[in-house]
Amino acid sequence: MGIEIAFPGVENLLERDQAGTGSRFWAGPSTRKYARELGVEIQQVSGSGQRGRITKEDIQQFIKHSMLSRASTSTQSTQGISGFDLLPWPKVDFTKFGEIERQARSRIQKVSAANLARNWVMIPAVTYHDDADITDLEEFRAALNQENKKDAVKITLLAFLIKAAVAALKKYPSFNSSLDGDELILKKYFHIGFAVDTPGGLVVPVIRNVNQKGIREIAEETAGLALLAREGKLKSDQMQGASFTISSLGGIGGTYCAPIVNAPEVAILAVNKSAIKPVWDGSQFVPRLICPLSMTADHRVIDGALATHFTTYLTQLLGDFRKVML
Ligand code: CAO
Repeated sequence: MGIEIAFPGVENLLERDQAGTGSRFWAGPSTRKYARELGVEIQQVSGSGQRGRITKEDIQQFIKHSMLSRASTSTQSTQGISGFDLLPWPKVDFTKFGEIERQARSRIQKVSAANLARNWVMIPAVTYHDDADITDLEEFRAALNQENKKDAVKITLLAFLIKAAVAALKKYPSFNSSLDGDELILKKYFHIGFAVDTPGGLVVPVIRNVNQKGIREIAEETAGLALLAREGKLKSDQMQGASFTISSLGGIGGTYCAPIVNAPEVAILAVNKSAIKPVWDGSQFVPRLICPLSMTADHRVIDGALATHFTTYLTQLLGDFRKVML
């Protein structure tokens, strides 16, 4: 294949990289041309020919290897994100260690896994925790439900959380936004997504224009959407357009958690199980119903001080719900 000549410049590069080995790369002019045409830096290719001569086949192998390693990285949900040089996912034969069962992942699980992985790697997120004293709110809610026992609609804590979150979003508009390059898109609407745990996986239906709705309407709508979600009957437009998301886990338990921001939103609130705790009222400990809150925010948009203002305000609203009307 043509006359073998040393590739200009390569020798210096080699001397830097493999000091003292005296190695040289050799490639004929047609091979160098071939590499240039394919955009391959020839100094990265190992030669398999005589005295390490680089052949066209070596260049083809190099391209094949690069493509394979890129594909294996992208199957681990980093597709579309450049700059990651991750190890391939461990391939283990688990049957060597014991009995196993293979289970197909649902469509919802596959879609949310890909979204969660992207959001996890792309958003520099910080989670802030706080406690809300919901003693009075729960008393009020219980009284409302007692008064309206015959109503089909039960007033839920979730409805109050959604309403309070919107009041906090109004006070701190950057929480109701999306990042678009160097600009922030501030939304003048208040559409709230809420996570629903369904047999097929996690879905997030959206209540639109919460600012225009009362607690009863929100409770009715969340119950209706949660039912549709569990029956697998949600339409795609019922899961679109959220400007903030709430994950209410209080019916299940838990103290705190660190939810993943639901891009392109910039913040998400998770709520765990409230419990009676002793609270110092200045002269004695009194039993109060305390609800743990965890808010994760995109630090590119929301600094820690602002995040703490938001969670503090939210706890104040939940502590005295009359403030939501202000
Ligand atoms: N503290 C204590 N009790 C709570 C509570 C809280 N923070 N939140 C709800 N509860 C109670 C309710 O009062 C209710 O009790 P009663 O029946 O005695 O009134 C009970 O828990 C059941 O509530 P629920 O969770 O079924 O209903 P909800 O309106 O509170 O929530 C929904 C509805 C759809 C949010 C919830 O069913 C659900 O799916 N939550 C899971 C969300 C999820 O999966 N998040 C994870 C996302 S990220 O992986």
